[in-house]
Amino acid sequence: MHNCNKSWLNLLFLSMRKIIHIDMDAFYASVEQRDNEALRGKPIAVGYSEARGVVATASYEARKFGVHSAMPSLTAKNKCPGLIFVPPRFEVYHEVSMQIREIFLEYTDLVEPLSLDEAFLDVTVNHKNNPSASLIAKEIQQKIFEKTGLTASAGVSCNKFLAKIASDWKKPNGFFVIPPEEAEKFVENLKIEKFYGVGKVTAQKMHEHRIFTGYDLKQRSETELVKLFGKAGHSLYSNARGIDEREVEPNRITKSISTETTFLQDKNDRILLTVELYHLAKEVMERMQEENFYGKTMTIKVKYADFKQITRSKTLTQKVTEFRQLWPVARDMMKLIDLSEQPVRLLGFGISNAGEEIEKKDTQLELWLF
Ligand code: DCP
Ligand code: MG
Repeated sequence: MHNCNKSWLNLLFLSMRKIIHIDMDAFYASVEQRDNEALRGKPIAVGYSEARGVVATASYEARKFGVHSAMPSLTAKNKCPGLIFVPPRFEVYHEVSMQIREIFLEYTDLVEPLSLDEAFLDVTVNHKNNPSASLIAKEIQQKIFEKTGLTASAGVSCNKFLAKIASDWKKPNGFFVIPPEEAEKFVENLKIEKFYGVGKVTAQKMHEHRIFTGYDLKQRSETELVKLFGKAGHSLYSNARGIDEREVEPNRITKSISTETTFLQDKNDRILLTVELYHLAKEVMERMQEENFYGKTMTIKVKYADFKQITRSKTLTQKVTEFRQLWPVARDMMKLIDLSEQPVRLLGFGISNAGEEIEKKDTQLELWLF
């Protein structure tokens, strides 16, 4: 949607922001190699080697064999027979994540973590009054290495879309800047697989429409892109021009908390599945308490043996704050899951819909101020 709000002045302002994206290199694997000398220089995969196991991440030595995140462990073993599997130690990854976050916060409060190992920083204005985002990014990489013994890659540009591409450009231990004046040319040459939100399925569809690069994307109108790709069409249209207006959002509001498990063997016994659900619900409750997030809607997700997926949700009138409120409802929802046709491969549980009380309060406050 192009409208008069997007004046040239607005666009100029947006192109003057200084955004950094930091992403740790082969994160879980690097931590394991750091803490165990015997694993250094070796092809390792963090994850379990069992039948249904998947690789969380692989060391760079293993990636040479084609092993990567989310690959089934069996496939990984076939590709790289000498692959060493290491079980994950989430507490340690979490600890490192907190250490790097502390470093980011020395520079700006505008830090938006995307996962344990990556974050966006808006350093347009920063605590060090350092006008160079590149120097800040390099300093951060240096500090991360000193504090954790691990390397990170950094990308610098004027928006999130470009900064994230930049951090990936020279991995590992990479540093890359996309200056605003070079953005458009840079994006023209970019493969569409690198665009935000373009996974395998979308990429395939783009290829069918003869879109392979940023340049190809730029030839299409916004209306056409929306027709082809739905809502994502708007951001594809902007991104193809090197534009991304999204702000760096610190304390991004949690919208839902969920967890899921894939069974080693498919299950169709309702009692066993209810026991599994109990563990998932316990975990979700713990995380709700940790994050101080309480929602009204509970959702059960089931993936059957043939990969068909269904969800069942129930919304309560009040937020769930205790397990004894949650469990009877979740248990009853489980009774509604059809087990007559196929066994279950994956079970998930989540909670969402925290309501909008806080936002409403803010609006009232604004009225007062006027
Ligand atoms: N991760 C996971 N499952 C995935 C992808 C990632 O468990 N499908 C975990 C393990 C990774 C961590 O998240 O170490 C960070 O993900 P990245 O995509 O940043 O991957 P890496 O840091 O491992 O590698 P890279 O050097 O490419 O950033
Ligand atoms: Mg990473």
